[in-house]
Amino acid sequence: MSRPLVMGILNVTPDSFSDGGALFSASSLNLDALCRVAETMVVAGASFLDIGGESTRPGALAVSEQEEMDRVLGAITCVKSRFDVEISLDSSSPNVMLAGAAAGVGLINDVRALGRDGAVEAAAKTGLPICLMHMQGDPLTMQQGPKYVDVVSEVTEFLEQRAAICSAAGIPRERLIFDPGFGFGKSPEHNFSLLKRLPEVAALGQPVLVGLSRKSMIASVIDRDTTQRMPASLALAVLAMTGGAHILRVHDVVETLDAVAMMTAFAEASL
Ligand code: 9MG
Repeated sequence: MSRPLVMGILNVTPDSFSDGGALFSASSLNLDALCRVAETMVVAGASFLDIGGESTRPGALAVSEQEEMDRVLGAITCVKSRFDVEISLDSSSPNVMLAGAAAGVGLINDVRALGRDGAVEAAAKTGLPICLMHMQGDPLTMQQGPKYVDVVSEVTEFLEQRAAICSAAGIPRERLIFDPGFGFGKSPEHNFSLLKRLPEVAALGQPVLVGLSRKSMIASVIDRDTTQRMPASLALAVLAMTGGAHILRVHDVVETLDAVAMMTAFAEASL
């Protein structure tokens, strides 16, 4: 994967942090709106669409498994019936993972790195690639004074520990993607340090996924609300590519793919 792949974000939650409720009307999922956004991403060249039904923004409350299941299965079925694109399922719930796999998703993206009871076993059963993400704490409290001695070594050690647990459960390393979890129990300094030292995460040898799009580390530098963070998100995407990221999880697929094209042309130019 020398050219980074782009993963478009499709939050099917009424309360996500940056596009909160954009795909909801009268508190139910608007499948036409979902398909319009999905189509723009697919036509632009997104390699995956990441569908999630539980908000993981700081302070988010958990939803019931049934609620999450209803949200994501409707969206997966709808997107799969209309577009030829790989679907990534953003979920930490074992039963949602199993149902998503039966509905045809190609990747599981778990911000809790299969930490919920039964998640490792469920993920093993699906036979799918899994993205393991690092998070300190849980979404409700994770931004209340996160602390590390050395954020990068703590993140890399955690990812290796989770990979060992996966391996013991029959999930081979070849199926694992690592994600340092920007914004998940990290201060702006922790996030910038992780970005600067991303090559150390890439050196673990797994494909690296990063989610920097519209994150609050941007607002720690420039005063922009979430809808105004696209240019800064592109700058962070370029820095992540330079640091060895393989998959960019983003809201702005068209613009990110333009940045990827420029980086690729630069990398391939002769001296
Ligand atoms: C669901 N979700 C929100 N932010 C994310 C990030 O940075 N990485 C991954 N893997 N998933 C995320």
